[in-house]
Amino acid sequence: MTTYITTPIYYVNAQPHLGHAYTTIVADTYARFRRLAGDTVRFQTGTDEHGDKIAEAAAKDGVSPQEYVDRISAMFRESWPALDIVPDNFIRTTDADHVATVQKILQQVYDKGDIYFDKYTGLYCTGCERFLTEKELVDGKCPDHQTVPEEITEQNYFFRMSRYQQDLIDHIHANPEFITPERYRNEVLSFLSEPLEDLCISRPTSRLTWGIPLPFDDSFVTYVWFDALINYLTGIGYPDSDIFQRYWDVAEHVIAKDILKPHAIYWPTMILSMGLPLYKKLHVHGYWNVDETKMSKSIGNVVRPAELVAEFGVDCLRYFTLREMSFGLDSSFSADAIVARRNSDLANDLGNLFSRSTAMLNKYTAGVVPAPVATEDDTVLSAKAASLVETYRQSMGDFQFHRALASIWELISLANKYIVSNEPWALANDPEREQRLHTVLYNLHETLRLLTLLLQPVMPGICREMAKGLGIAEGDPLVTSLDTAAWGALLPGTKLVKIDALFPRMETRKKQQAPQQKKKQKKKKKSAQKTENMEGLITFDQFQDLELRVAEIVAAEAIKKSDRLLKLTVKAPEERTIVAGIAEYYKPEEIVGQQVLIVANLKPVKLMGVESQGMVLAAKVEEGGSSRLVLSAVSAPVPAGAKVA
Ligand code: ME8
Repeated sequence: MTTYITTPIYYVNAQPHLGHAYTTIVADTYARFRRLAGDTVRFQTGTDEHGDKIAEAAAKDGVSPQEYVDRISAMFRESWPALDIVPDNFIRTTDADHVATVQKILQQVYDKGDIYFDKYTGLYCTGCERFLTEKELVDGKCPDHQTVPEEITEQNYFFRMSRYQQDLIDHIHANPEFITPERYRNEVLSFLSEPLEDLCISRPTSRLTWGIPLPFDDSFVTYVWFDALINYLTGIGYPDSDIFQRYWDVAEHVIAKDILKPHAIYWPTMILSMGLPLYKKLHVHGYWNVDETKMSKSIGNVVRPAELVAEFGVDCLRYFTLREMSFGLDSSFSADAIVARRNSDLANDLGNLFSRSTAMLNKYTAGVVPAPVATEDDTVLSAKAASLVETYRQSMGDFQFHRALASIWELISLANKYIVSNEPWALANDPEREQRLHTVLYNLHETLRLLTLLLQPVMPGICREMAKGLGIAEGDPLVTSLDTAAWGALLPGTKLVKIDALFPRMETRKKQQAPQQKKKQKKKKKSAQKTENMEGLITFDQFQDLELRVAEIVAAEAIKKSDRLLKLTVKAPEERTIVAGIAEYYKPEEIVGQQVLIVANLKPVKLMGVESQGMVLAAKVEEGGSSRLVLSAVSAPVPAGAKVA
């Protein structure tokens, strides 16, 4: 199979921001996923360099348009490797072959009778580089740029878009996946339910010279959208190259909703006029917002990907954007949200699973993957992995990256539980259970191998590290081909390699420390690392994440229909509700007034319909085959809320 995936070509009137980065990360991830699935893939991005907007930006900068576009285009091109984005082709609309292709297509469409000359009066928005219809305006202004469009009358060339309206509608009906997600398909169909106006595709050189001259009238340059959309064809050598033959039928475009109309209406009608088959799919995503407003240069609220990479690392940025945004819907950006994902999903869940498992393999089997016992009836991880691979293929193929990642994290959390419930450290102390130990360790290693394989499109950098740590050579199909996704592909005998911690923990931004505190933290980290190799133990850092406090019980009552749970109201020092499983051992009235220890920073959970904001600590006393709980206490009264150190 072959895949051709494209991003929009970005305007060079601004430097790349998180919005551009997201679309390009999505396309890169999809390209890597299709390669993992065995496809031959071509991935293209680039820059859109003609038109009013660019000419204006260059003039403002006091340089020639060519000088200006060369500079900003290079910034885009150079920003991608830092995000582990590796396009096969970077196209510029000022490239000579693109100019020639646009002119060839214009002539072809003109000769066919699909371009005519006419007078036109309309409302023109410079920001959008197009005439807007009355309907599109909000309070008389362009909704995207908040500016009042200018009324312009011009003689211009028009493309007979209306001629292809019905063919396009029929195609959308016959191919439900042509535009996804469905909401955008519906939006386009609803737009097409009204008669289409023809598209003005020229600008008189009296007004604009920075564009591609019309081949049949050099007193006009080409409207920037008619020029830009053709990049998808130029980039594969239309019309003569084999690359074009191989890739055009499978073209998939990724865009955000801002440029839905040019891609879902102008472009397909242009293609139909050229007599080519339509592209295969249009994937449309929502906006990254900051404080409910679209991130954009004109609003001045942009987030720079390079800064995020410097602070959080490229893998974390890629993971965060793909995990956090449901493809198609808007998402809000905040630095705290990245820190939270990094600490919880990457450092805690994935990083710990990796370090605990590999530390045990190093300790118990000298870093060599042992053979599992074939008869062992232990399919917890293998069964989960099998269903995960199915969900993964489906979700990644459907651009549901957040879903694919959520299912991968289910396997990670299951594997972390598997360690706790199988207690490999106990198995290692019992020579009779060595075979069982080997099976457990094999299963953990195979889980890590699968995770490395599946996460590769999203976090290529960290996966290279993980593969190295697992003793798998770079480029080995075990981590680069979904053909090896079946459980058990890894052979025993592989020798592990020691690597550094994958995701060292970070402070949330709010709590960022002063330099001298950082020094202390470093010291702490060192001592924590010493204990890291003793599996089953937690690190000092992990312990520090727990917030323990003294709480005073101010009220207690039984919870209806539960003979185990009491609802406690405690002061710590603020008042909160905690549900405790102590009803079999304490009557509500006998504990009011007591001071107990609580875990104060647990995520709230609902138990029997009551939200519990923490957990009370108690000793579990095992006696004669049954157990009871005895509440924790302090040896002398202290102010409610005192921290437990
Ligand atoms: O429109 N959230 O270029 P452009 C998510 N040159 N994605 C965003 C975003 C945001 N806040 N802001 C920008 C153009 N993007 C034309 C395209 S294609 C033939 C010509 C991303 O520089 C998203 O992919 O304005 C959006 O569609 C694109 O940048 C617009 O880039």
